[in-house]
Amino acid sequence: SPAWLPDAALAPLGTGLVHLPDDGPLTDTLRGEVEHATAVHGGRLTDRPETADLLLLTRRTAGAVAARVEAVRYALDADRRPGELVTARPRPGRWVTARRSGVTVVVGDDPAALLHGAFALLRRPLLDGDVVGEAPAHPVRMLDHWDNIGAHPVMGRVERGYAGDSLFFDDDGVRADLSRVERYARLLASTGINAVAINNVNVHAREARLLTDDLPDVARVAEVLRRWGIRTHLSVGFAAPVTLGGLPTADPLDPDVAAWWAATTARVYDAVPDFGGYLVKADSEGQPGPFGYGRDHADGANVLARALAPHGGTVHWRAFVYDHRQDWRDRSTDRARAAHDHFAPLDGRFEPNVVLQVKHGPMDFQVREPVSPVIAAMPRTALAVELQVTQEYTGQQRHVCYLGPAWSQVLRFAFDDAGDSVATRATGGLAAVSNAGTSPFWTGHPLAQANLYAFGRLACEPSVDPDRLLEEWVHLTFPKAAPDVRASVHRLMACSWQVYESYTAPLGVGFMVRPGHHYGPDVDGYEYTPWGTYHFADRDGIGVDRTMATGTGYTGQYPEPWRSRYESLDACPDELLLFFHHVPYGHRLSSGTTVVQHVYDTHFAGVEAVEQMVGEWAALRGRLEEDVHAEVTERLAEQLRSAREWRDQLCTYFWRHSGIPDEHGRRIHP
Ligand code: GCW
Repeated sequence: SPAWLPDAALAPLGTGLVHLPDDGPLTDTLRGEVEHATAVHGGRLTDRPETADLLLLTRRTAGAVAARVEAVRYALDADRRPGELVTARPRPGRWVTARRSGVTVVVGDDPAALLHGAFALLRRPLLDGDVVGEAPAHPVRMLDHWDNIGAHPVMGRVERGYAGDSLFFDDDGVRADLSRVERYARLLASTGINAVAINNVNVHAREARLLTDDLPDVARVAEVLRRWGIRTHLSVGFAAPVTLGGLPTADPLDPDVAAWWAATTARVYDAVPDFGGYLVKADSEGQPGPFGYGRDHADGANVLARALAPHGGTVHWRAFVYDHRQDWRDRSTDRARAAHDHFAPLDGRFEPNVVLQVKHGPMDFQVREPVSPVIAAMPRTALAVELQVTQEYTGQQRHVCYLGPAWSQVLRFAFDDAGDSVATRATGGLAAVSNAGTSPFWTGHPLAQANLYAFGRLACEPSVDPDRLLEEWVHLTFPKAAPDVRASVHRLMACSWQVYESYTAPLGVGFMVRPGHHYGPDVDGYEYTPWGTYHFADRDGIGVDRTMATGTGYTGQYPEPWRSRYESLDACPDELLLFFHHVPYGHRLSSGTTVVQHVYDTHFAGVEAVEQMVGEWAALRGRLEEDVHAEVTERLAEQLRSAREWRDQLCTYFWRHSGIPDEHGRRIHP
């Protein structure tokens, strides 16, 4: 499926004259796009900038053209009114788009930026009048694939993959035929993605060798991604000096270990000169790490950083470190605290090319979590915020769940009244776990493509309204559909995250899913396990007391005003109540209803909302591509089955535990 990106995407404007004076490999990619589009839609390339409707320039070429074309001067600042100013200082990866008196200009500060910026033209039906814009907000917009080479016995080829097989690997290693990777790279470039880690952060023996034996094959992938302005990254295991290098230790302070990383990294750059760097999951869920050698995570990250620095590479070091062998009887340990406890004291100790990659919430990509306090705690460390495009805990691409609003809420969240948002704190960029695969629709569920699209767009422009991104996506994906059909798709998706939340996890209580695969309800599935994921329901109440006064003290990891807001039962937002507090079932929410009644009401309403979605989608039959319609119909049927299962299990559980009947007397199974 072409997804949101038609074959001849960069259709020219006006009379179709396009001026594209640069040269080089990335400009060749862009020229290919333009030539293809002009062949299909009419128009052609021109050498004469003053006649062009569309000028695609880099800083290098824009200067010369500016004297002759007013729209270019406008893009470069000269003619702009105050308040419309774009930073004049060039910044790698930055692009400016402008439209002036019918002439459209894209100026990239480098060729990759020009390529990514040119795709803004895709959205031109939505940009009318004289406009100017600058992007991206984040220097690195990264996707992390959890792809394996040999299929893992439990997780399969792609860990948490819900979209077919790996795009990159088969049983032997990197696929021989990378034509699908090329189409994927084009798709990603159109949203501004510029970095991809191709293998799983859980690095097994076979994938570990990507770093050494398989380098020629990694180079083949990098060559494809490079054409689209995307750098290739690898996940590496911290014990690689032992497992691959045969050294007796991987102690980060051991000189032989440092030398091994330096030499190994130099060989990577011989094969892949623009290699992006390493992604590391250390001391987490069984992966090796510096703790094994009595060192801390700054020591661990820095040894890799020093190996990468001479080549311009980065270590993305994950802050997802916690004890997954916890004793559930021990009420003092709190998994939510772990990342802050481990990393906040290390602020200022990381090499400049370390990016600490922090999951957006303190737990693990639940449908609703507070923002991780680590993001506020490390002003002297480059931070990347990690989101999950892969719908592990949000319906596994069998349920419609448009996550744009959830992510936007995270990115706009301000830790203090000075208004410093998560997006501005993410100086190291944004990353997302995303496991698009060989599925005919790339993402399994055709409507899940919207999440992939929205992530790239938000990484470029974090303040864009997620509803507007949805509109863009619907518009681009269903260009031939009638306006009422598009409106219908939009309506169905716009609130799908809230709908998903309503029939699954209430009030910020996470993890009521089946253990292992994480699909479907199992309220107590994780309650007596070592994973640190509890809700502590008994006959009297439910929720985790994370207060400083009587609980685990997690609220104390937030700066004011959030510390006090979360600490207080009255001020804590309803949607996170059970994340922060243990309350009786009869506790009244600020919405006026009780906790238990809220569970009943939202679960019944959630199922009704899905029933409506099913009806709304059925009415589109014959008015959208047949294959998309059929695929979504099938998945919606599963969503409805699953939503009813969630409703019945959750309502019954809360009824049995609380003994409090539904005020509306609806049928709850005893
Ligand atoms: O969400 C959890 C997943 C694991 C994953 C881990 C992580 C790659 O269930 O499958 O491992 O997070 O983020 O490292």
